[in-house]
Amino acid sequence: MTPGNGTARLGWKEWRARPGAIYDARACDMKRLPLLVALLWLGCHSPTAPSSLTEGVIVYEHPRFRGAWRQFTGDVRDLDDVSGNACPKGLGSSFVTYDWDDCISSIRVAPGWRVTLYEDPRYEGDAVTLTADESDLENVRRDGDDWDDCISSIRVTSQ
Ligand SMILES: [Ca+2]
Ligand SMILES: [Ca+2]
Repeated sequence: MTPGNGTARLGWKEWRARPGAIYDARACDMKRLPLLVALLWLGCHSPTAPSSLTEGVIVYEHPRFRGAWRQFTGDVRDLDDVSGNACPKGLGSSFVTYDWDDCISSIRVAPGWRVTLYEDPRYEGDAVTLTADESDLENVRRDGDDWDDCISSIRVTSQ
């Protein structure tokens, strides 16, 4: 017999010796139910962003500030180097990676801050500067296209 089994049996005996123990345990679980529901809700709607942004920008994987998000308070030369639980690359192959390149679909900008978005790494290619939130980068046009899932580097500065 392993020590583990002995411990389990002892626990069961204790519960049998105190009939109220099981009830107490359930009551305790019920008290925690609202907390569990809240955590589940957060899990389904996560990740959630800070309610108010005071510094830098927050970029989101999806439009309307949804999906994975990440805050930046400085320049990012190549979003390919920023890993995170967003935008899988190489789906269907045996090697899937996650990074923020060609991924951002909405962005929050803190008051008094500005962000310049670049089509290519190293601040190259088309560029556009935002000083306010943009809930859907499809609405920000560039030469016959838009900025959704296109950004590869950003400059973030306090104005
Ligand atoms: Ca996206
Ligand atoms: Ca790009």
